[in-house]
Amino acid sequence: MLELYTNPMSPCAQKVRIVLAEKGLDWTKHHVNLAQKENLKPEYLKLNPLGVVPTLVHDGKPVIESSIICEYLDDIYPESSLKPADSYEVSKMRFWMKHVDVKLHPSCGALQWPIVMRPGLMEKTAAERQALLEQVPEKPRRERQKRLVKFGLDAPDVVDAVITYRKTILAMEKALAEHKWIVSDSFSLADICLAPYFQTVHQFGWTKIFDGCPRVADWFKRCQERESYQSSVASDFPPEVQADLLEKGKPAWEKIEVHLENMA
Ligand SMILES: N[C@@H](CCC(=O)N[C@@H](CS)C(=O)NCC(=O)O)C(=O)O
Repeated sequence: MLELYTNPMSPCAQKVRIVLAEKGLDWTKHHVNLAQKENLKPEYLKLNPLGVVPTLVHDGKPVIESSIICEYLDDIYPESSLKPADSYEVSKMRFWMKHVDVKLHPSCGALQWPIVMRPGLMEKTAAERQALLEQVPEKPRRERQKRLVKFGLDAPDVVDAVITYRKTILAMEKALAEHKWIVSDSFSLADICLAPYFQTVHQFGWTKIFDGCPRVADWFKRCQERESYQSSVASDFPPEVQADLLEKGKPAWEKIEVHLENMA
């Protein structure tokens, strides 16, 4: 029995949903409302002490951290393996997964949070907002969220996030000159862990960030075309949701473009 605590907008939950779909596994969905901070409720913290989605519960046992969940699923359901057979390629796969967790994920948060999470928090009183943010269990995440609430897209985290995205795209372009997918000619967990972070780029209409990197643009298109992506990510973005996100992404792009120009 597989249960997933998830949210449609969460890239790290999207990673796990793609793995579940690639493997054709049945699972039960538990929606966690991040805007209402359901992730910080005591009953959820018992499952995931870090207070984040996703959490997989397998036969009653919680598994946390999206990359660990992806590998766990690949280990317990080894049919249609998403890991290369070659150990060197596995090391490259894990490098990309680590890069996503350590660098791309916080960067995505810095760009997405001011647009998606901040408006709901700004409707609360300053005291309510403060009380909620103080509950975020890990200090770096708590402090980052405070900065993003205070300064929105003018937070210092945003410049670093744009630079990280662009450098990641340039490194991916190089890797894709060597093989069809990120670590080899086979689709792997590295592709799955990266793809949702470009859903964010796509949904806000920031695709000019791919300029000069046609292989990355093509790689993302191929990820999107997969049945697993359609059923577990694209289906959560019907036309009215997509149109709303595109509109919200426009003013942000003006700021992102300036940071990209300063980088060049
Ligand atoms: N390293 C964690 C990161 C999880 C994470 O940051 N999840 C976000 C959604 S993508 C979340 O639940 N944020 C809620 C919050 O920070 O309040 C993982 O990969 O599972």
